[in-house]
Amino acid sequence: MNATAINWSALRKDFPILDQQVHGQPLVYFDNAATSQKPRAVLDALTHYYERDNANVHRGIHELSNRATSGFEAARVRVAKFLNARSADEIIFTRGTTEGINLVAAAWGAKNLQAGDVILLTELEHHSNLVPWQMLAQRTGATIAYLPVTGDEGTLDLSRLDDLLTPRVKLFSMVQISNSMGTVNPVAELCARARKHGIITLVDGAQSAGHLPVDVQAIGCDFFAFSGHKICGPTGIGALYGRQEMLEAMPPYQGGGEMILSVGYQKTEFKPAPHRFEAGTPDISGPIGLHVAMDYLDAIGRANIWQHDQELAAYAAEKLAALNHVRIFGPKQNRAGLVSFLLRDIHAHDVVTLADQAGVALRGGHHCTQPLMHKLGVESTARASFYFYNTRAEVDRFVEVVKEIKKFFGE
Ligand code: 7TS
Repeated sequence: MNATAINWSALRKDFPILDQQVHGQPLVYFDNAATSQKPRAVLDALTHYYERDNANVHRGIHELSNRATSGFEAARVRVAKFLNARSADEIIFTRGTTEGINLVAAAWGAKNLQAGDVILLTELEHHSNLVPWQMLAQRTGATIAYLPVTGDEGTLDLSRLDDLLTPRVKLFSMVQISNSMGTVNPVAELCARARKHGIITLVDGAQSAGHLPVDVQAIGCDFFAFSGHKICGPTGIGALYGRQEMLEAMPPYQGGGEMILSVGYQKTEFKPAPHRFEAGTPDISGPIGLHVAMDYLDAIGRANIWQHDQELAAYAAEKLAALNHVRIFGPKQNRAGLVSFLLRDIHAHDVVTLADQAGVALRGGHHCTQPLMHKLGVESTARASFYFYNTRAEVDRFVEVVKEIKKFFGE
């Protein structure tokens, strides 16, 4: 199946939530970068789990516990396939991207970072790929350096990278797709250049994992984090990929049940990875729902989804650019499936509030990229973010609504 052969509108029927009116208008859901909607198959899997299979994992030897455990572990195998990891042992279940990054900062960082070391980030990062490193830097005396962005286009200035890859840099953490600009970073190249200097790499895949094919071996990263809720899965579940040698050398993240081989009053022996990093009763329905979400996406094909989302974003950017006094952020070429924009001096929150009255769900704010907003000299932007169930007709409706908002403010 290729993208042109897919009946994208028909897929909308799999998403009950899309079929509703908001403020008397058909819902246009353009806040997919914040969270995606869930297909019926995922909702059914969650209900089935709680109606038929619910039990704790890894500890019972009764039928329900066996079912729950096998569903939970099958999901781990599925995540490994989704990312093309070498083994399911390289997959740790987390609450999402944020927890994945915090896990690396806490477990890898505590053992491997010291005063004088440098953590390299990019200026595009989401707060969840900034704050954990700032906290780690404060604890260890390390410092943080940034690969700069060039301006409103939100592309990285790669000419600066060689100078920044100094012997003091121990880790380079980078976003694959910027949630506020729609920039697609060349993560395989960035990781290869870092690896030449022995630098550990982490890729924030929150906006990429469900939108384009991801192959962690081809990217060549040491860690890759993503969230289930942005890829049609439930909230509260995500995964962290860690290269096996990395995970085996890392101390635990949290302590508790499930992650131990044996415990004495003074000393504990930990399980190998990935279980060493999963203390306590995990989210069990989450991986089971996520498994179905990954099957759903790969039945469509992430290459097809990528083509669809890019076409929609290019179409939206082009239509917005044709209006007067619209400032559009993000790259002109190879834009991911979102458009950030500002209408003259109208506050983004006003744009989003008025769009909501017309049934169009946007997001306005700093998108958890406050330092980037400051660098671009703005406080916030309005953002429309797309997924495969969105249509050109919805983009047309959105642009009409933007025109009405401009008129409302006297343009
Ligand atoms: N990294 C990026 C690039 C993100 O876009 C987000 C969430 C995260 C990390 C954090 O993911 P979480 O699931 O752990 O919260 N981005 C957004 C957004 O753009 N609007 O709301 C959340």
